[in-house]
Amino acid sequence: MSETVLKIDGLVRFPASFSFADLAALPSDVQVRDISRFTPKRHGDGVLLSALLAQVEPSLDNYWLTFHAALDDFAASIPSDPKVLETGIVVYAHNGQPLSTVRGGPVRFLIPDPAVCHTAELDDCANVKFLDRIEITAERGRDTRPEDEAEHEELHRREQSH
Ligand SMILES: Nc1nc2c(c(=O)[nH]1)N[C@H]1C(S)=C(S)[C@@H](COP(=O)(O)O)O[C@H]1N2
Ligand SMILES: [Mo]
Repeated sequence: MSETVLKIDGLVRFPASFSFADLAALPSDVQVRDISRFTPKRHGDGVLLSALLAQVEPSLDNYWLTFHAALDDFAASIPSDPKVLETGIVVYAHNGQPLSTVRGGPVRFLIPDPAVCHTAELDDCANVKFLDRIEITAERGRDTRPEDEAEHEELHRREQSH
């Protein structure tokens, strides 16, 4: 289980690749058990985004985080505001196994208390599933999130037909 599930790169001092085992080996004070405590319909365990960022060390104070999902070519770019840095969770496991694709795995991002979709930069649509790369940039990065309710409904229709 040493294959990379998540890469963090861009404007960081120490670009890093994490396997399931790397994430599972992080100290217990940065592990977040049972995300259904925050969002009853979602399940799994994660690590604090802040713990991963502390390892890679972004080289600027204020930056953008772009969450990329190659699997379905989805991306969301959000600013490094305190809510993201303090509450963001990288979910990677369920019952001690890698998170399944059905649950948005092998890695998904989760903001426990987001705004509703396309109402803010930090919305539920930013809870990127199939996350494989976090890119740190000075300006806003790629963002394929829906911009209005019609696009949003279309996205959810496509998701259901997977
Ligand atoms: N890779 C990827 N992540 C995604 C999406 C997507 O289509 N692809 N949809 C987003 C939207 S619009 C929402 S509301 C949530 C839905 O998450 P859920 O399936 O856990 O309810 O995932 C977000 N993350
Ligand atoms: Mo959404």
